[in-house]
Amino acid sequence: MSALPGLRLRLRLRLRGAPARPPPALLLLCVLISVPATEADELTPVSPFTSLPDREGTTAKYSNFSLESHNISLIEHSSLPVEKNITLEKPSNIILTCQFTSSGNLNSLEVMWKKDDELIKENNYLVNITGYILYTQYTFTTINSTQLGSYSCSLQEKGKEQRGTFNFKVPQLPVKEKALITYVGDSTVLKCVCHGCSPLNWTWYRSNGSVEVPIDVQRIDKYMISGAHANETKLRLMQLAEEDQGTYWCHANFQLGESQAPVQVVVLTYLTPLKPFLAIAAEVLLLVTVILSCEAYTQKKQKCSDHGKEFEQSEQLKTDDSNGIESNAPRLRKNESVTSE
Ligand SMILES: *[C@@H]1O[C@H](CO)[C@@H](O)[C@H](O)[C@H]1NC(C)=O
Ligand SMILES: *[C@@H]1O[C@H](CO)[C@@H](O)[C@H](O)[C@H]1NC(C)=O
Ligand SMILES: *[C@@H]1O[C@H](CO)[C@@H](O)[C@H](O)[C@H]1NC(C)=O
Ligand SMILES: *[C@@H]1O[C@H](CO)[C@@H](O)[C@H](O)[C@H]1NC(C)=O
Ligand SMILES: *[C@@H]1O[C@H](CO)[C@@H](O)[C@H](O)[C@H]1NC(C)=O
Ligand SMILES: *[C@@H]1O[C@H](CO)[C@@H](O)[C@H](O)[C@H]1NC(C)=O
Ligand SMILES: *[C@@H]1O[C@H](CO)[C@@H](O)[C@H](O)[C@H]1NC(C)=O
Ligand SMILES: *[C@@H]1O[C@H](CO)[C@@H](O)[C@H](O)[C@H]1NC(C)=O
Ligand SMILES: CC(=O)N[C@H]1CO[C@H](CO)[C@@H](O)[C@@H]1O
Repeated sequence: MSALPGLRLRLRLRLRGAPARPPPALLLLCVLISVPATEADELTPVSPFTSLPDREGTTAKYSNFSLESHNISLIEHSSLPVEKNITLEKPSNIILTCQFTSSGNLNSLEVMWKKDDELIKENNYLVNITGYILYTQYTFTTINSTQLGSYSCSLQEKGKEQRGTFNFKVPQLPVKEKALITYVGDSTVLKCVCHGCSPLNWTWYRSNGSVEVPIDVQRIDKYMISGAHANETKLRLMQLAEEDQGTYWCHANFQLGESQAPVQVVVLTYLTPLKPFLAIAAEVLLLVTVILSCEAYTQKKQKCSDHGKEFEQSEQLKTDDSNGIESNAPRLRKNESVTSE
């Protein structure tokens, strides 16, 4: 530790060039602020914008939280917003750095940090200028969900702004697009997985209109919740009835908040005249495909009309075949692909 102040002083002198040695009081301040910062990155306040961070309290209290460091590089004359999405599940100490390279006068830039577009009032961020590069660094601690959100560094000069944004969120759960199709009387398993994260616990809900109602885990004849690892949860629905159809939600609870994903369940009765309907729909689709491919290959007229006959034949066969379309489809498709080549 004792070697660091010397190093800082040398850096200072090299950077600032001519100016006289700083008074001892300032040096002492440098040492004081730099102590918590050594964990992450050495930072010497050299610019006139530099303000002294009030960090002693927070860093000491949360010194056992993990430390995360993120940076964004901003480039002059680029108006594209630069953003980084960061997921966080546990309370942490965060160090954000924006680096801006410019050939202009960096000293005339106004540097600000914003949380969810509101100016961070305590001036507890650092700025340093090294050659053509300006660094600004903001350090904070996430304790609960209120500290998540977006943090931006904003560099302004004559109304022009360069901005880098760090978006903090708890890990999101992947959403399944397809509904789970089930039948009355069956049982089924709904599953949610959190990739690369381990929630504290999981809870299951069910939509009833616009509200989510917790799954009644007491109903052991109906529901069973399990999960082999912290990163997954399974909800078994037993003795499915038509009224079990709907949207179910798994919620992953993290120390810093929760995220959720819907799972759609469709419950069919065996009485549903679905199979014949599907068979008819598939036949129509096939017929259209055949017609289209015939039209597309008019030069192969001969083959096409042959194929048309074939199709009629298999159509004829199928009307006696109660098995329906499923067994016919692959055969027809095979022949079709042969014809088109
Ligand atoms: C300025 O800050 C950046 C980012 O923290 C750091 O890498 C660099 O060493 C600092 N420069 C000086 C002279 O302290
Ligand atoms: C940090 O320490 C406190 C008490 O000293 C403890 O409750 C907490 O779980 C610790 N956190 C971590 C991330 O180790
Ligand atoms: C920014 O972070 C990335 C990875 O986290 C690292 O590779 C890179 O060197 C960092 N850049 C600066 C200027 O600190
Ligand atoms: C960050 O997330 C938002 C929405 O969550 C997305 O629109 C954006 O493209 C993401 N940005 C990056 C850099 O991944
Ligand atoms: C979140 O943390 C802040 C302190 O950073 C505290 O004021 C607030 O009450 C906390 N909120 C909850 C819901 O715990
Ligand atoms: C879930 O955790 C287990 C054990 O920790 C691991 O083997 C598996 O790869 C994890 N799965 C995902 C999707 O993160
Ligand atoms: C799950 O974790 C959250 C957050 O710590 C807690 O509020 C909730 O009571 C827990 N639920 C269960 C069922 O353990
Ligand atoms: C859904 O809401 C209706 C009316 O709000 C209520 O009668 C019904 O019991 C609720 N169903 C469940 C499963 O909570
Ligand atoms: C299942 C079926 O209809 N297969 C026919 C596919 O087409 C060839 C010739 O084009 C016939 O020999 C197959 O019987």
